[in-house]
Amino acid sequence: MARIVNTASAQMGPIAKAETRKDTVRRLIAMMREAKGRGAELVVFTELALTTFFPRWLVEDEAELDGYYERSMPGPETQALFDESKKLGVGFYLGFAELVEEGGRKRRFNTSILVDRSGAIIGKYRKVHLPGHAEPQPNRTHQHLEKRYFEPGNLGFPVFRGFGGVMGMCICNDRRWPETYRVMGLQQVEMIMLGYNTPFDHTGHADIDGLTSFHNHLSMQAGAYQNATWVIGTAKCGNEEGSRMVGQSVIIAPSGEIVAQAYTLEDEVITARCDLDMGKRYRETIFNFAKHREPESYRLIVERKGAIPPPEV
Ligand code: CDT
Repeated sequence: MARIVNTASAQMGPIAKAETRKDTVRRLIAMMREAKGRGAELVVFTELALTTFFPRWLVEDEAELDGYYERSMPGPETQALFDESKKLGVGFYLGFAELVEEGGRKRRFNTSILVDRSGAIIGKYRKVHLPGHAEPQPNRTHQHLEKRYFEPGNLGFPVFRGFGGVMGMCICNDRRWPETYRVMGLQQVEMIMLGYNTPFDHTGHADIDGLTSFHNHLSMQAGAYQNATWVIGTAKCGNEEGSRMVGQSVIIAPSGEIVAQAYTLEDEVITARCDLDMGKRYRETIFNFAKHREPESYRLIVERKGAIPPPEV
C-alpha cells in the first residue's frame, strides 16, 4: 500500500519588524487551517518564521536581541499553534531562533522542530551552515549577521520516524551543500523539510545574484534526486523592510521534479500528495547504494595523495 503524506508548504510574505508574535502566529494558524481544508496532514513553515529576519540589522542591545528568540517551545505566544495542530490533526515544521542557558551562558541557535499530528515535538534540528558574517559590513545595504547571532548547530543531521516514514530537516543555506542531503540520504531519509530567507543580493556579485532563483531550485532538486527523497522548501519572501527575498516555495519529488510551486510573494499554501514509496524505486535501481556505491573507492582516492595535484594559488 502506498504511503501517502498530504503535505503543504506554507510560504510566508514579509514579517514587519513591528509585527507581534501574536499576529504572526495568527498568520501561521490561518495557513494551517487552509492546508487542512485542502487535505494536508503536514505543513512546512519557513526559517525564523516567528519574526522578521533580524540578522539583517546590527542589534547591540542584548534585551532587544533576546526578544527575537524563543526560550521555550511551545512558549506563551506559540502555544496556540500547537493547540491548533492537535485540534486539526495537522503536524508541522517550524523554524525559529532558540535561546538556551547552559553552564551559566546563553547559547543561540537557528532551529527547526518537527511536530506530529497530536501536537507533540518529535524532532529538532539546529542549522549547521551559518552564512554571512559576524561583524557588520559597512558597504552592505542589509547586513547578514547570522554568524554573530547563532552558534553552528550541534545536533548533526538526524532523521526521525514520523508521518509513516523517515523525516529529515535542514534550514536555508544548508540546502546548497550536498553533504546536508547525503548525510540524511545515508540514513534512508524519505522527506526533507526546510525553510529559507534568501535575499536577491546575498553575495554582492551581480553575476551570481542574477541566478538566485535558479540556484534556489537547482540545489533542492539535485538534493532530492541524488538522494531519492521528497524535498519541501518553504520561503519567507517579498519585500521585508527593504530587503527583497526570493519566493518560489516548492514541493519536489524524488525524481527531482517540482510537483507544486508558489507563484506569489505573499502568504501562500501549496500542497501535494507525497508518496513516500516513490523514493524506493530510485533506491532499488539507479541509486542502490549497497550495489553501486563504493565507499572503498572514495577512500582510495583520498588516500592516494598526489593522484590529484594540489591547486595552485
Ligand atoms: N538565511 C540564509 O541562510 N540565507 C542564505 C543567503 C544569505 S548569504 C549571506 C541562503 O543561502 O539562502
